[in-house]
Amino acid sequence: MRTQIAIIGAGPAGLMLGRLLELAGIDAVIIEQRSAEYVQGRIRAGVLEQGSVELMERVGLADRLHREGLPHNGIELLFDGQKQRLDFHALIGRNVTVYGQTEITRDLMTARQHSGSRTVYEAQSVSIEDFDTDRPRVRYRKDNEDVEVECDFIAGCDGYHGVCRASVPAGSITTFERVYPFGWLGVLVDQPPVADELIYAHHERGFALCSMRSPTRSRYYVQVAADEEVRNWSDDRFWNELRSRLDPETAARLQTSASIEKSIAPLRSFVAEPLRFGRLFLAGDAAHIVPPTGAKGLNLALSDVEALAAMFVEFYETRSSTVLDTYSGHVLKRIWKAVRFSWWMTSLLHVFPENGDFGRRIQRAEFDYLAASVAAQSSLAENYTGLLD
Ligand code: RFL
Ligand code: PHB
Repeated sequence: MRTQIAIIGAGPAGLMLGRLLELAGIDAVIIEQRSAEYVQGRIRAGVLEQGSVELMERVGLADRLHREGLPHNGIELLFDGQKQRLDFHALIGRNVTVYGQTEITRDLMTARQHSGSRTVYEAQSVSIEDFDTDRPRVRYRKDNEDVEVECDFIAGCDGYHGVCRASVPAGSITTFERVYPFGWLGVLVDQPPVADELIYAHHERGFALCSMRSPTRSRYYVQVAADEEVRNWSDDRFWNELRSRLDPETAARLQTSASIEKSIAPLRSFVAEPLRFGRLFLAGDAAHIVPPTGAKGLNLALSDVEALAAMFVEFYETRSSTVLDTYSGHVLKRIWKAVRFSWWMTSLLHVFPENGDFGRRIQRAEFDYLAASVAAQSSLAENYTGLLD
């Protein structure tokens, strides 16, 4: 098989890159190890920056997003029982949209099916070769047949555990990492959200987040120890723990029933540098991980591939690789700003027992500053809704 760009991974990064290339008339094949149903069913992100909504508009896939997505003009912070609403719209004139990653994935997958662009699901033993030469190759096995794909470039959109970053020789890549000593236990439930906007809560028992997917489907999270296991958490235990971390009024409003999904996500910050290795480019979670506190992971994945697609287009127009040389430097600037913001939100809102009373006083001072300062609120609003550059 021959293509211009071989995209590894059909998450939001790979699917959006595929869409952007298709619209530019550049041939690409997406190679994904999981089934389409599995990819579609994964419950993950929920909040889109304004720039991500605009990108969906530019690729002609925003109709359902505008019909079903929930525009949010702010969020609520709850710190040891004290409430502080941040009105993004009033502060900086921007907002975010609640629209699940599952829905973005479905929109992109459906468009790809209709366009007839090639996607290989359930590809086994995917490997990438010769990306340091002019003739990179991808190999995989499907239906008991070995397949080789010749291409001009490989886009590594295969997530944190993928094969692309792992194929780079150790001496050519530097990684930066912070692993947090806790995770998020998340529950999805068919009940109306407890509030119109997201509530991020800091409580001495730990962080909690009240989020949503639609007017009838809610998503809730509580901070748990890093080694906690889902089987230790009955629905009742989860609801009691969540209520205990909210203010009494919100806790009394919470509507619960049997969960339809329950899982634990570890929290880490991670960045690889550089993100280009000859004819291999890393994008999305393959290149970086942020803790979910700032709601940045999906948005960063989309902004990486928006930049990468524009560079591929310029390459094929000019046949000069100069622009491709700028990929790492260009996207890493934005990535590090999102890594900083996500780390900061995580540091403000979680309980870090190892930081002791000094750490708690610093968190309290940070919250008091935020509650009193329009400048501090505007800074959070700018970062949360997505930096313009
Ligand atoms: P993905 O989505 O992990 O997709 C990678 C794809 O590559 C496939 N793959 C391979 N394919 C072929 N060969 C191999 N060897 C392969 N290895 C892997 C995988 O099967 C998969 O299909 O990465 P991508 O596209 O970079 O997208 C990143 C986002 O999924 C991620 O950053 C977000 O979900 C993070 N995130 C959030 N981001 C936000 O912007 N806003 C949020 O509100 C938000 N909330 C969250 C989140 C992530 C969470 N979890 C579960 C980690 C909440 C949670 C709980
Ligand atoms: C979610 O709804 O899954 C969600 C929302 C906001 C976050 C993280 C996750 O910061």
